[in-house]
Amino acid sequence: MTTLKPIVAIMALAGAIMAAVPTLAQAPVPAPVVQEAAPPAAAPAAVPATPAAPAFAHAAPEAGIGQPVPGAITLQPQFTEVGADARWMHNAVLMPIITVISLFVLLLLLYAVFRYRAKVNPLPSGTSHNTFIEVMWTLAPVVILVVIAVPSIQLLAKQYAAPRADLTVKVIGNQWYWTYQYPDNGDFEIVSNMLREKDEIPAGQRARTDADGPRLLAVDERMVVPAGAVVKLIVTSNDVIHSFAVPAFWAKMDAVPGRLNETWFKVDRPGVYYGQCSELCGARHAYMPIAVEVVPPARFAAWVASKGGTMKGAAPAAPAANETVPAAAPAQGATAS
Ligand SMILES: [Cu+2]
Repeated sequence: MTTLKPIVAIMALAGAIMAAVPTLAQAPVPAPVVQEAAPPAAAPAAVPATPAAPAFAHAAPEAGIGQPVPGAITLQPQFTEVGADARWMHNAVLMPIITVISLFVLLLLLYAVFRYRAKVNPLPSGTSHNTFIEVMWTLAPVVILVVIAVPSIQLLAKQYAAPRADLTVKVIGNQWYWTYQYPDNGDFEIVSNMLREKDEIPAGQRARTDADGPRLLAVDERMVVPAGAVVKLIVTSNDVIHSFAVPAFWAKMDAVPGRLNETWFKVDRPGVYYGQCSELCGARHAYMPIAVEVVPPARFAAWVASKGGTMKGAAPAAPAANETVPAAAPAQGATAS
């Protein structure tokens, strides 16, 4: 059946596309994954945070920005350069090619089924080879793959070529919440728990409001980062494998106990962007959302102060005199003031 060969070629092509699509998959490592049975009604590990001394007014989320839209099926709007490129790759390269190939193969199949049906072909054709068409159905997929490979590999390289970091945040996955450490800013740590609905918690506890974010995505303590800064994330875990993922940043990285994985993002637009743990990590895997608030640099300094941290370069009461002017301390980015 000559019509089978294009299908085989298409399947090979699909496999190659899957292999070509950039992925952040980790090499499998023997990790002590203990999917323990959750204690019933396990409360989030940390109690709702007490308000810090200098209050910091958080921004409210915007519909359709940094969060899913009901009924939508496509990628979220992207707010990093890598994300914008990847979205273009998906929408302008992969989807059109996949659609054309799928329709072409479907039409070929339907044509062959109808045209060569047994009823009107009592004597089957004896044709077995056609050199031209065999060369074509070998070469065409190769050309398509090469065309896809160029932007794909460029995108992959861009994803891994992290610029010099302006801010480092250590992201730690826990069953079932996230902690964020700011080693550049006095090494303070914040604990981020999902906010629950009013009717799900005892009266008096902090419940989610729309200013916090959508249900199942809002958290009590957001990761706050400055706009326009290259943020390096060092991602790890305290217990089982989690995955830190913020779709609007095109950022996803496995959080593996005993390993430090690294990814980065740079967002210029202030706003609130949500994500979720993206590695099945236990009973409350669905209830450890991620909220990242991108703020202007001055607001970031205010937030750091509200957490008891210090800004890098803010000279914490320098003991000695001025003669040891730091020999051009490398400008540590937009966050320093
Ligand atoms: Cu998790």
